[in-house]
Amino acid sequence: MPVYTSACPRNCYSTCSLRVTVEGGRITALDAHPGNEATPEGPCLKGLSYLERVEPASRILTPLLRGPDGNFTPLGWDAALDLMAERFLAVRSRFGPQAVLYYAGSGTKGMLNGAGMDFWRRFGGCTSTYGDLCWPAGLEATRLTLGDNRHSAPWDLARAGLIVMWGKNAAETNVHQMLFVDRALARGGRLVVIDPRRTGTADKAALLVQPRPGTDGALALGLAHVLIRDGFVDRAFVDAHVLGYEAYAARVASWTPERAQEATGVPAAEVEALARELGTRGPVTICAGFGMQRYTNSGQTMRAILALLALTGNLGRPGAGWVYANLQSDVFSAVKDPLDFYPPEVPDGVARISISTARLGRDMAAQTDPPLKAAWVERGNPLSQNPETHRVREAFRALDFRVVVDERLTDTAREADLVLPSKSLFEQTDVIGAYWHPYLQIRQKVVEPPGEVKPETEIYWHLAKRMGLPSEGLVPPGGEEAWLEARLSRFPGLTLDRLKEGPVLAPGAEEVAFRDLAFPTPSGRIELLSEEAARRWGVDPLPGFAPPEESGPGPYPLRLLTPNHKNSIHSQFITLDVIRALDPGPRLLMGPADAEARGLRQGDRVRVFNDRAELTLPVHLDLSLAPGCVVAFNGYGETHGGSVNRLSLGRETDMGHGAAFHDNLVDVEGAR
Ligand SMILES: Nc1nc2c(c(=O)[nH]1)N[C@H]1C(S)=C(S)[C@@H](COP(=O)(O)OP(=O)(O)OC[C@H]3O[C@@H](n4cnc5c(=O)[nH]c(N)nc54)[C@H](O)[C@@H]3O)O[C@H]1N2
Ligand SMILES: Nc1nc2c(c(=O)[nH]1)N[C@H]1C(S)=C(S)[C@@H](COP(=O)(O)OP(=O)(O)OC[C@H]3O[C@@H](n4cnc5c(=O)[nH]c(N)nc54)[C@H](O)[C@@H]3O)O[C@H]1N2
Ligand SMILES: [Mo]
Repeated sequence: MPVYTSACPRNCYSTCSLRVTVEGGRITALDAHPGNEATPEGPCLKGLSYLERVEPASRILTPLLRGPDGNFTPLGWDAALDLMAERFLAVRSRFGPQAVLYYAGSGTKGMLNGAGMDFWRRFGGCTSTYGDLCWPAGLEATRLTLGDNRHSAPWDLARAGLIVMWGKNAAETNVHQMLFVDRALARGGRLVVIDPRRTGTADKAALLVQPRPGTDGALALGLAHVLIRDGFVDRAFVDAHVLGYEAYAARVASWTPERAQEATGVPAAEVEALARELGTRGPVTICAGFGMQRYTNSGQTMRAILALLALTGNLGRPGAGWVYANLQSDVFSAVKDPLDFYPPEVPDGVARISISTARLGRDMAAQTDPPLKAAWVERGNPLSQNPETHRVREAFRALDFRVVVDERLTDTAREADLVLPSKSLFEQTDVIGAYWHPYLQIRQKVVEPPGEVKPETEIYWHLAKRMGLPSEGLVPPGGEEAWLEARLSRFPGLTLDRLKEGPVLAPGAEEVAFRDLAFPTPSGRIELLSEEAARRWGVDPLPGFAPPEESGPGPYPLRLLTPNHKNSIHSQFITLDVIRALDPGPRLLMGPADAEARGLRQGDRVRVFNDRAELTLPVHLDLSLAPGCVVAFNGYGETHGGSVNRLSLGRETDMGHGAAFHDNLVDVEGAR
């Protein structure tokens, strides 16, 4: 039986290496690949569910055209290509290329994803999006402070004396990281979790600190106050490697534990205790998740948390550091392309307008010169995953022509005029990086695409021909391996054949990040004081705290958190039978006091609402939730009763153009 090396290309920290068994043209088993020291335990439940996910019976296998009655009927590729060529060219000649929106989400990783923009450049340009739904506030805060987004290898965590999981639920979103947490605990290390919820990760912790959502910046300022007051600062490290210490010390002088308690709800004694842990149990690694950087104040919050490591000298040493995003293996990613983050400043030679991903619906509707007339969506499900889905829906409905490329009829695909079937990870070879471990990997073609399925690169190549656009430089059908080899050639020794044997450490990957203590910031030091932060984002040059924009008092007393969920990757996997059989389905987690105040009991159906929209869900009492806080996981869509993003507002974070999903107040009442 042939067994192939591959890797899971989902937008997930773990990016597991796989060994894929193929029998009779079908995938029959998925196992761990021993060449990846970060993912030795193999695929998670979602990974194993690929056996169902890639089966033809559960997918779209031909282009589908929506008829006047709203139903989809299969269409041949010739007719689909003719239709697209005619409609997109008509829009271009009347309104210009920017009347077409090109929207790409994070559905899959791969170098070949770049084919999309390569095509639209040849089209003469388009309207594209800037920013990102995921992590940019934290990326930008890290870049401003340390100069670069990289961190030590996953296994270095086993050497930590203290691990702080701060707004990260690794037990569900980065399951392989827990192996290294366990190793650290077995060696006598400690785990602290900082999260308004008691998560699966918190079950392993010696201490769970539960700040009011969106107030972590104040907690970090209070911790810095105690570290300085009690002499836990590593003066030699600070003098040599930190810019802005004196100014920051002055800033936190007023942030007593009592003031931090008032801002965060964390008892002053707990602030003191946590500061002592940070000061005495080193080496300290802070695994900062993405939870607390989904607020309007979150870039500043992340800078304040980073400052704790700078003050205590916990950077550049084994077992110490800031584990946020490790782009060492992300050598080909668009994330590294400043174009995607700051497009307004970086012209790329084609007519291009950029609108905000976080404000997608509003910005689409507001665009007038030229107005948007058509859209192409791939690897994304903005009608479920972007804030304010009702506005995104309205903006899509106002267009004349919409194409969505996806495996199945998602909330977004259901709004399309034409749905094109997309390939699975086993049907086209590509090369991927990761954002947690330092390996480059191949995602190999091991089976033929079923039905009429064509990879995106092939769709673009045919469409370019149909439209009379230059196809030179696009990936011709069957030409992806040659195209990939050409791009790998700048990394000596890195070939597809080598990757087919197993994962390869990225060139220059460091086991202990910043070991040389060279920080590529303007000053060459860790910047607590960042002039660039002030210049680029208009924030205070020092980390500080301002409450999230949606903070009481007002008509909506409850903060809605909508984190990621064990059983899905955003809107992916959650509709599969094997997952549904194990998943409790969408529900609203609520503390008993908040439920009782509203006369609600376990299992009651409730209306969750604000002035944007409403959602009906069953209530699940969660004894660990802080009062004033309710939780519903993102990823469920219309077939499950609607996305949580009906309730969120299209609003950017203070830096990085991220989406402030959790800056979201609601109320809850019994549903009639
Ligand atoms: N199973 C699974 N794994 C995934 C994903 C998935 O959808 N499902 N998605 C992948 C992707 S794209 C991402 S971005 C990552 C995200 O993975 P994580 O970094 O773990 O991010 P979130 O689930 O957004 O939030 C983590 C925690 O932050 C908490 N939180 C919310 N607000 C606050 C706050 O104000 N302060 C603090 N301290 N905590 C807060 C939430 O309660 C939650 O438990 O996971 C990746 N892995
Ligand atoms: N309220 C709230 N909303 C959130 C979040 C939150 O914490 N709270 N988290 C945000 C985060 S962190 C993220 S990363 C985003 C994710 O947002 P998206 O990237 O839009 O979401 P996904 O559901 O992961 O993937 C989108 C689609 O890609 C498709 N897809 C997968 N592989 C391929 C492929 O090879 N080709 C094509 N054409 N399509 C493919 C999938 O079938 C899926 O329908 O969601 C964000 N939304
Ligand atoms: Mo994400």
